[in-house]
Amino acid sequence: MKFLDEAKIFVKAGDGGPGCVSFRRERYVPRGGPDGGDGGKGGDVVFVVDPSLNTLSEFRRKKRFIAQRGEAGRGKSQHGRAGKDLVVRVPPGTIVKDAETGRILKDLTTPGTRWIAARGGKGGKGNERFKSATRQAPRFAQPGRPGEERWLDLELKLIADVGLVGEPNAGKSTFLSRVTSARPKIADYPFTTIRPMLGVADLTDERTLVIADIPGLIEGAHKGIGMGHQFLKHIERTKVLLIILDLSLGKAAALKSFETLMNELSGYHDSLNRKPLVVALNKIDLLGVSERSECVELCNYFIQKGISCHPISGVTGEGVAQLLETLWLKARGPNPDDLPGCI
Ligand SMILES: Nc1nc2c(ncn2[C@@H]2O[C@H](COP(=O)(O)OP(=O)(O)OP(=O)(O)O)[C@@H](O)[C@H]2O)c(=O)[nH]1
Ligand SMILES: [Mg+2]
Repeated sequence: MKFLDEAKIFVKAGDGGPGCVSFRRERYVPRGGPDGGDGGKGGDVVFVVDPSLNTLSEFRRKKRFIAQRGEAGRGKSQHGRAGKDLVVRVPPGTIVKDAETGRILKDLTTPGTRWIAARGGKGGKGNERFKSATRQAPRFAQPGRPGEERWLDLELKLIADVGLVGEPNAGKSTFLSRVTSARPKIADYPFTTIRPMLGVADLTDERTLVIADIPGLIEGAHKGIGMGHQFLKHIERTKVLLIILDLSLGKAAALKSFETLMNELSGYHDSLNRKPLVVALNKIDLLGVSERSECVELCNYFIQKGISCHPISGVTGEGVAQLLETLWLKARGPNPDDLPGCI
């Protein structure tokens, strides 16, 4: 079970432009020599690693990438212009394979890396180039070489920014479906989610957060109960954990659930326990007035422990936008611009 985003695309570089057959025509020069120019080179298809991307979803819409062909050569020794390169932006971590052989062609990890996925064909030579002592008037030129073309498999192992942690039925999948276009199964029984699922939340200003929904954790998950091991593995590399507690079960139950979850996290691995945490008290739409004040008390309790806390409803969307902002700040880590004393 991997978070794998996949796409199959076709790339075709531009064909080289044909060379030109032409002869000089000038007054008083009855038999001008050959002056056909070379064709231009075809454009390359170039992959560029763009850190602002984090999925291959664009490639589900557009699958064919064809670069411009080179221009034909012209008379008067004019060379054809080269075709423009076609730039295809891919997220960091994209692995490119030849779709036919399955061979890995390139592992595109570092932002800014450029890699030629298909090389443009060379332009053909014009007839001027074929002139020799014995052949004064060549009546032929070279055609352009075809541009490379191939089908590529793209694979991206997604690294989620935020891992959702909660007991079964707490509302993790409901939250994911509220903030992203992912459509996980949601139902009123435990263990509805049996596979991890990812979604990308769009915040304002083109900021995004990749969120991983995993199945609910129960006591003993770190020992493998309820397949806990496999699921916890998926959130090992996330930057922040969002602990979702079902507040409709009451304050005491929510607190108990928090403790169980923390035990499971630390039992699995220290690294999980050290991650920044944010707590969401979910299902507040079900609370009456007095229960709302309990919610405030519980939030204060977490805040006193240095843990950000947000009351939310995954169903109505209340509090969700503020929660995403907090998650974004935590995922980004301390920004030097925010530190006092910086100019
Ligand atoms: N009223 C209300 N119901 C909610 C809210 N969030 C989730 N639910 C309901 O709670 C139930 C469980 O929701 P899920 O999103 O499937 O919970 P989950 O945490 O993904 O559950 P598992 O996949 O089993 O671990 C569903 O019936 C949801 O409609 C909420 O904010 N308010
Ligand atoms: Mg679920």
